[in-house]
Amino acid sequence: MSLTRRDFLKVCGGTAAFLGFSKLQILEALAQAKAGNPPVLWIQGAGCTGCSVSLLNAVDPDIAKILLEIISLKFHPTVMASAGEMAMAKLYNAAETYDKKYFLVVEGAIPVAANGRYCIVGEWKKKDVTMVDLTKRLGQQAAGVLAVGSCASFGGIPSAKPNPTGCKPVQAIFKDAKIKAPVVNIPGCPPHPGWIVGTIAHILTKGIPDLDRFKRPKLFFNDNIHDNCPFLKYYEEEKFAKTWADKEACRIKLGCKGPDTNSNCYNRIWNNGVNWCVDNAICIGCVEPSFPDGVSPLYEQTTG
Ligand code: FSX
Ligand code: SF4
Ligand code: SF4
Repeated sequence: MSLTRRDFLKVCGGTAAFLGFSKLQILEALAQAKAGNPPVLWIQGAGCTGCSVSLLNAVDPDIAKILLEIISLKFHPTVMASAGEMAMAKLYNAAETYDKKYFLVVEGAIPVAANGRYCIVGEWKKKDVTMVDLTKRLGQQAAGVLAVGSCASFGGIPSAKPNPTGCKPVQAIFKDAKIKAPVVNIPGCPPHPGWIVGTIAHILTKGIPDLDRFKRPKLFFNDNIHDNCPFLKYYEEEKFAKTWADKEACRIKLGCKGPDTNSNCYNRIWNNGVNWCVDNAICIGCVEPSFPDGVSPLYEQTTG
């Protein structure tokens, strides 16, 4: 295993204590992964692929180490080379081989209108495979399910009104189909790569992390953005930005949803530690179940 602890912390964008991990536990995660990487099947429904891009693009130093050494990615519709029935055969074989042992990652919401035909994700024995059928089939055999992104977690943008395709989140599909596999939601549109990798590392070392009432890991979604925002002093002084160029002012009158949003973006920081939404724009509340209908209009004051 060549991923150092320093690399891992860069990936996670924080300190070990901040993540709730000791050095020993991180090394333990890596050692466990080396001994037998947990197989991961990643499927995608109605979304923009931003969740995959966030994970693949923003991780430094080496996403290949995460995907090939920490987890064993058996299927991913965006990055894998195989296609068509060959790809579907690999997917179904992996599910049988690792029955009740693999983790299923679901990215994107799941359209159920018109018998799911708005989202055909493959073909098997000359028949279309819908996202809703694939989610149910693979969900039943999974050891656990990570709903990655706000679309998979809560419905997100694809389920915004009037939702003509009948998009639903993973939890709703499982409830309807009485599927019992545990679900962890990692929302964000897209989610921070550190939230995804940090959750996987926690599952490897200590099992499923403590979750809040929306099934989000408390490690990353426990703190209110507004209460911890570096711009809070301006809010308290009632210095409010009127334009994007007003840098020394609170952004609430431009539409910032920080008071209604819980995540650690304010100190995790995005883009490998370069900046975060509120530095240059606003928080649009992308990790909350109410996103996007409940936080619209995005660029008008709706809170505070
Ligand atoms: Fe959703 Fe993923 Fe937003 Fe996009 O596909 S969480 S639309 S960033 O990327 O599901
Ligand atoms: Fe920061 Fe937004 Fe709260 Fe203002 S409203 S202090 S910009 S989180
Ligand atoms: Fe989402 Fe707000 Fe975090 Fe930006 S700051 S990623 S909008 S929760």
